[in-house]
Amino acid sequence: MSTTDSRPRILVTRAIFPEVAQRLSEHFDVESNTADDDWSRGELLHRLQDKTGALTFGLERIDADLLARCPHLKICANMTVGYNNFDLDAMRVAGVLGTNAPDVLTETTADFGFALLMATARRVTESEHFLRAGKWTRWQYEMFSGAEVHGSRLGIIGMGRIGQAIARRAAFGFGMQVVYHNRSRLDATLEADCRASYLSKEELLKTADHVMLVVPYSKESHHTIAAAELALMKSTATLINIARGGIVDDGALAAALREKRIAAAGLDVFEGEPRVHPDLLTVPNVVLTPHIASATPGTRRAMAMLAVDNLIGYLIDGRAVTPLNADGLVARAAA
Ligand code: 8YV
Repeated sequence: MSTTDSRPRILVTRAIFPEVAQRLSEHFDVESNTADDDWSRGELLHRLQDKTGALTFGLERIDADLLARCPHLKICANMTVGYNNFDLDAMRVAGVLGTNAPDVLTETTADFGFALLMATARRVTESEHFLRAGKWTRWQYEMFSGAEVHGSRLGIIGMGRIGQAIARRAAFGFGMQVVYHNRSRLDATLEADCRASYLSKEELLKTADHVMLVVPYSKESHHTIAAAELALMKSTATLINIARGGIVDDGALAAALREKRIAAAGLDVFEGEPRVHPDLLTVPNVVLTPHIASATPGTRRAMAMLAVDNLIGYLIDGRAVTPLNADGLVARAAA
């Protein structure tokens, strides 16, 4: 018998840093999607059915059907903080642990939220396209004038770790007045630390100059911003979504942008991505980026390493680092 026969088998569903793959292979028998192909659901199921664990990327739907067909599976470790690809109830019932990768991406993602806010409010990409198209022939006093960022009011919807990091940048770096809405209100110390005050969603939308979405995706947060909410916003306001596709009704947003019912939007995430609502591609007052808020090498490596820590922690040492559904979980028996 080979020495590796008893090692847990891990599937890595996308390409990943070589050093991350190397570390995994020191502990596990690893099958990797090194070609970074877009596996169909059938292909994922086929490759996962004999695996003990998976390093996932927030894209693979882990539900009751998949769990039933992968009887050896004990853990799915997302290298993302978001975990709306997990049906945690089904995973609990099946005795399969889900883990995510929080904290390590907080500051990088908050930086990007701010980059998107600045680019959107100050019309950076729109004016660059104008210049590249050779349309800049003379200076004009109103050319590409945008919205003020410093000193304005920022409304943050979703005040978790990333929301708080954005609030600190806004309050301390840009002298902004920060208001927020969240399922539960922060305690007074944390509010003071972020210099942020709590508002109802409606009051926030009516009064903010810039609205930033950092809320996790769930059935409840689906279309947090749709036509009715857009109608509450100031006509001069900007909307930034770095949370998840589906938090915004992209079709309704495109219409609001086209009719200048709000001034501009910055979107890093899209409903049904990597497809982008075609109407968004034809309006000029929107900045579009391909889900890159956490994309720096250091941060993405740290996210992947945390997923590996979770796989090693759970399958070798018996305890994951950042479990999502460990409470009361009756782990699957060895198959
Ligand atoms: C990921 C993210 O890079 O961590 C998350 O939840 O949204 C990003 O940082 C992205 O989800 C990869 O698919």
